[in-house]
Amino acid sequence: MNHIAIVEGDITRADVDAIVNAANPKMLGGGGVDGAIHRAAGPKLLEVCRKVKAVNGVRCPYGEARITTAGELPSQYVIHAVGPIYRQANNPKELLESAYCNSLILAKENGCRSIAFPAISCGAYGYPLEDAAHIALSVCGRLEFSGIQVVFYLFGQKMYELWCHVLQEKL
Ligand code: AR6
Repeated sequence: MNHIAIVEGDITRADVDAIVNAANPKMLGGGGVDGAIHRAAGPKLLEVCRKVKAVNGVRCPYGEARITTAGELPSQYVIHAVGPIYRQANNPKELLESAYCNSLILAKENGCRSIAFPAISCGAYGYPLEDAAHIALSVCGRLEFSGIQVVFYLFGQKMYELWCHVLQEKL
């Protein structure tokens, strides 16, 4: 697990190859970390998101991920991952696992050596925080992803401490 780091702070500042956005299925921006990423990236990010193939307005179903260029962000790519809405999904755990897993697969396929994640589904989508930390750190800790440097950007001291605690438990 020594390829995983945890920091407290704003993910738009991350110096990595790919920044992961906690997006919604339409992939045209929103609140929370999605809003912050679109503000920092500027209108070019929305432009490339619009070009992603949509089926009935859905560009990225729950549990999946899509990759685009990153507008004005320092990273090369934004990976838009859509976690589950905790109270609406039948299988929130599987969907959260696959949102992380699909993001890491896309990063690998595109030659990324480093990736920054926010706490997907832990804001508006209401995932219980400790469960979400276990899932995120388990998926990123899989041997198949040990070649990618993973940095979690958490908002607030409480979230930061919780994720550090869960990571310690896994070591
Ligand atoms: N850097 C790092 N983490 C952040 C930042 C930031 N700049 N801003 C917020 N967070 P959320 P979700 C934290 O709600 O639950 C959007 O409207 C935040 O404190 O952004 O997956 C989308 O468009 C929380 O811990 O994402 C979707 O509609 C975590 O990021 C919906 O919200 C995720 O909170 C997705 O909901």
